Amino acid sequence: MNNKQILPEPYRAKMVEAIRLLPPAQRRKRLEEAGFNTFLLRSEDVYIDLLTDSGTNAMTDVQWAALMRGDEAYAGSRSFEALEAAVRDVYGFPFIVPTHQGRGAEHLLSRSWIKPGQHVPGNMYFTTTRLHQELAGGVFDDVIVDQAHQPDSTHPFKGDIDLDKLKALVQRLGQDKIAYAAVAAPVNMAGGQPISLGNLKAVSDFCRSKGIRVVLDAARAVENAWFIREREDGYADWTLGEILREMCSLVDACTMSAKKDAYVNIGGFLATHDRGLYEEAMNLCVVYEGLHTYGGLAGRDLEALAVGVREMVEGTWMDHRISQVRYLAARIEDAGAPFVVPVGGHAVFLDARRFLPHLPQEALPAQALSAWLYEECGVRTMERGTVSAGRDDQGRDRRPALELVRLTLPRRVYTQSHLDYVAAGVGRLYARRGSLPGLKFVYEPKRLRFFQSRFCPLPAAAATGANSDHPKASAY
Ligand code: PM9
Repeated sequence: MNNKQILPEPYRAKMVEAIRLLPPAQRRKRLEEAGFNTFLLRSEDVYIDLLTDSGTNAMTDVQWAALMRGDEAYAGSRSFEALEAAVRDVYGFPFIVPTHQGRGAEHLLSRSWIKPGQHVPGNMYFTTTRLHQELAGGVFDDVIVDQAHQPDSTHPFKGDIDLDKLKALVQRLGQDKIAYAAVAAPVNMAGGQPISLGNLKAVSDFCRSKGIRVVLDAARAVENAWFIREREDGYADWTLGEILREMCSLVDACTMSAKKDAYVNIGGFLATHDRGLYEEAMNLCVVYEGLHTYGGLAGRDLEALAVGVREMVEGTWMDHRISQVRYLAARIEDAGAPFVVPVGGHAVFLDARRFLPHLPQEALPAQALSAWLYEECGVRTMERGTVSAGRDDQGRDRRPALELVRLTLPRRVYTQSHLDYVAAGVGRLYARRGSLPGLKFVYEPKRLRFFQSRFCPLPAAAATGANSDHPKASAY
C-alpha cells in the first residue's frame, strides 16, 4: 500500500451534510465555554470531527433501506432474527444478546462472570471495559507486551499479550482468582495496535489448559483481521471473514460495540459459545437493556446492524479505511509532528509527550494538545492520556506511559482534502509548539472523567522552540 496516496473511495456520495469552520476568535470562545474539553464542544462548532469513529460512520444505501424493514415488535422481532443469523454466519457464535452499545455488553458480561475480588488480565485497559470490571468487584491487570507502552516501538503486533506476564499472574493468584482473560483486538488505547493470531492462539491454549475463559473485545476486530492478513505469515490468502471466524473460535465470548466495525450509529451485542453465559446475560438484559430480542435497540437499528455485520467483511472497505489513516499519518510526518508507530487502523495518535516536551505530565499535555488543535483549525480530537486513565483505587491519578491525542477517522465520511487540511493544521500547531500552555482540572466527575471534566489553561509556557529531535516516524 502506498502511504502517499489514498485508494480511490469504493463508494460515491448520495447525500451530504454541511459543515462550517468558525473564525478563530469564535473557536477560542467555544473552547473556553467547553472547559477546554473537546467532548463538551457542540458538534455544530466543529469543522472536521475526528473525536471518534464510534457511531459516526456513514451507512450504505443497503443499510438505509434495511431500516424500513425494522420489525418493532416488543418480543420476537424478525429483525433480531436477522441479526442473530448475521452474527452466527460472520462471527460463528451461536448465542447472541443485543445491547444498546458496547458498554451494555460489558456490563452484562462483567456482572455474569466476575466475582468480587477476582482479577481480569488484559492487553491494556479500555476506559468503559475496565470501569465495568471494577464496578462488578474485579481488578484489571495489564499483561500486554512492553512495546505497547512505547510509542516509537515498531513491533508489528503491539497488541500481543505477554504470555510470561499472564502466566506469572495466574501462578501468583491461582486460576480461581481469574474471572477471565480480556483480549482486545486491536488495542485502542495503545494506538489501535493489533494482536497476532499466533498470540491469541497461545493465550487461548494456555487459558484453556487452566480452565480460564477468554473474552474478545470485537469492536474493531475486522481491522485487526486486516493487519493479521497483512503482517502474519500464513494468512495472506485468507479473507477477513475467515480470519475473524478463526479469532472467534479461540475465545468463549465477545463483547461488541457495533458502532465501529459494523458501520452503524448505535448498537452492540454480547455473543458467546457458552450457553450458561447466554442465559445469564439474557436474564440481565431484561433488567438493564430491554427484552433479549431488542436489547435497547429499535427493530430498525437491528436491521441496519445485521446488514453492517455482513458488509463489514466484504469488498475493499477496510483497504480504503486503512489507506486513509496511513495517508493522514504520512502527511503529518511531512509536517514533522510525532505520532505512534506503527499506525493502527482507526486513527493517527499524536504523541503529546514529544509534541509538547516542555509540558510535564501534570500539565496534561495530551488534553492541552487536543484543545489547542481545535483552536488552531476547528478539528476535534480526543485525549488518550492521564485524563482518560483516571484515578486508581486509592484516588491517585494514574500516570500512563502514553500521552496521546487521537485523530480518529469515521468510516466513509471524510475525503483526502479534509485529511490534507487536518495535517496542515497539525503542522502549524507543531511549528509554534513551544508556546502552548498546559491545562489543569477545574471540575472532575467521579467516573470516566474524560467525558465531562473541565479545565483551564496554566500560565503560558516561555516561547522557546521545543525539542524537535524525536525519531522520525516512518515505520508504518
Ligand atoms: N470506544 C471510542 O471512541 C467510544 C467511547 S470512549 C470515547 O474509541 C472498545 C475497544 C472501544 C469502545 C468504545 C468500547 C465501548 C469498548 N471497547 O462506546 O459503549 O473502543 O459502544 O463501546 C469509543 P461503546
